[in-house]
Amino acid sequence: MLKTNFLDVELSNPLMNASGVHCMTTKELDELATSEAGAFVTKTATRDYREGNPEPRYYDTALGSINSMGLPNNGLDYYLDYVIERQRAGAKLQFLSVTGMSYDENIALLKKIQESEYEGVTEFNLSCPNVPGKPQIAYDFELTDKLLAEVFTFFTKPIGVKLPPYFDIAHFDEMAKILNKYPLTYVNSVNSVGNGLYIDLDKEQVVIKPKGGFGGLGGEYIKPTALANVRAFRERLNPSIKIIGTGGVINGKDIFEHILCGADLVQVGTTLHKEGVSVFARLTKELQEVMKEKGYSSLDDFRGKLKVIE
Ligand code: RRO
Repeated sequence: MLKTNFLDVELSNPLMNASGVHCMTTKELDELATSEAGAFVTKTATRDYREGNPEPRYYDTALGSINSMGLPNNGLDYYLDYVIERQRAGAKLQFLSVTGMSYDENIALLKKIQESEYEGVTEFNLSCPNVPGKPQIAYDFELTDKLLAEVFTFFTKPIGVKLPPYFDIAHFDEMAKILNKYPLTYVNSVNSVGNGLYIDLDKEQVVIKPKGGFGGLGGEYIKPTALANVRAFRERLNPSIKIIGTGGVINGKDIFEHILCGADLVQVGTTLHKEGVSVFARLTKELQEVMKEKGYSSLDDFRGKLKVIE
């Protein structure tokens, strides 16, 4: 009932972790790989190991989460070795997330992946909101265009981009126009809603240490923004570019809504962090219940079919 195809690989269901959650170590990745999730993505890797920002740097709230992790990760080689080893053992569809700390590092990382034996998908993260002094690439349209133009002079493997949320129709138009110039496999919307501020009222204090308490929001807060971005890009991107919907998935209905807006796959961040990998069994069951109630037998029955009021 939930089966779906991505790059000609059949997945048991459309669910994945969102990069950053439960995917830092090989132990966590193994747990995702053996969970009910249809696929997984690694923590965004930089060239070198990074400690990340000082703790506390992630905080669960009643309606979601706020984080300023600061890109802690074990370095590209760690994750590339992991996915290559699994590929040799027969793994079919894997997602390797990367981002560079500079323009040249972005190019160098992708060249390394291109030259490796890795045949899976690369998720190019253009939207980390939490590195002090480093603006998000994807809020700079000219830079995004220039970077992608250079990437596609040498990169021939499947690659998608992880985008931040946009909040203006002109920005949806402008970014879609840029993305449509390139042979992208997919677009993933959205990363966390950058630089929110959550306050502990009793303490009259922020809840995370980096950046004076400012951090990326996830969870229930961001579902309408995530759905708007999925819908807006589905309406604007070439049909050959798939969409991964991320943001605000708490239950099966939320997944249904993402797919109704046009998502091919759906990622879970905050709720995975709160519940652990058993969340995928719960969510697949709930999505099937929603579909059954509505009389749908496959995801294609309703994918992208959101109705508007005429
Ligand atoms: O590590 C982080 O602080 C982080 C990253 Br790279 C990202 O893409 N999104 C996010 O919310 N946190």
